[in-house]
Amino acid sequence: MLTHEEKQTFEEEGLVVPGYRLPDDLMGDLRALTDRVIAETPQIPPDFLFSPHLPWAGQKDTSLSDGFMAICHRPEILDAVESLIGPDIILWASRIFCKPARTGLEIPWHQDGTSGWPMRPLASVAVWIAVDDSTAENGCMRYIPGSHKLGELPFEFSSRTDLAVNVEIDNREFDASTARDNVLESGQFSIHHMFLVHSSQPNLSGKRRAGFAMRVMPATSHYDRSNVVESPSNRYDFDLANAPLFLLRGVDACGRNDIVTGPVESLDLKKIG
Ligand SMILES: O=C(O)CCC(=O)C(=O)O
Repeated sequence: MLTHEEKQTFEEEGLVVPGYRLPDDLMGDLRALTDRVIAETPQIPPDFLFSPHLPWAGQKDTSLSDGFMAICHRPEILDAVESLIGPDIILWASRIFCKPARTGLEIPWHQDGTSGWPMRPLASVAVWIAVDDSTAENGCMRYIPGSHKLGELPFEFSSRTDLAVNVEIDNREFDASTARDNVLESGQFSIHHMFLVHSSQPNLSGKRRAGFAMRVMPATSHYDRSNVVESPSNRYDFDLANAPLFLLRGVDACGRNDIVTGPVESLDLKKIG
């Protein structure tokens, strides 16, 4: 569980890095899974590996997705999440944010919760786990402390093909001079609010920068598929409408979420949520 001070940091700044570090066994598993998904999915650039906890079409077996799902169930992570969003926790998406050495793409200033996310009340946090050391040199996440309090800001879809996220906020909407680097050592993780303004630079260094992000929502919200607003594709689709929902902890408190109870079917790339 997070300390009182850590919870306060999240409330005031929109991002917290818990003092707790993930254990070596978990990090060993996560590193091996990350290397495997990159190696076994050459058709998708490492910057765009959406929801590796789902079995994609073409995977030789489900040991990869099962492995990522096991990480998502780890109590060390869920305890921290519970401190912020309560005991009923749904996993609805995940992503490997891998910036390969020298070629890793930029992520523009954006808020996560502005791209047609369907849950009502709108509520979600991201757990960003550093698979590799993440530094200013290799393109660590940057954020504007307190910017989550600005609420939903106007944004545009970018048509640039050199970005790993295609939603962009005009930097007149916030004070970019207050940006802070989210420097993490492998095994550390941060949790950020869905309205936190954040970005990251291209990786021009010789060191890879990979992170695994879990998107989790409180089960008090309803993942209402009729609310999905499809965004223009930035080459690799993120299918919000068909994202399977997994209850990681607690109960479906709102009672209307279609929680997965059996095996998930293999998904086509265009259906990856
Ligand atoms: O990996 C990054 O640099 C940014 C991550 C991000 O945009 C997110 O977790 O929503």
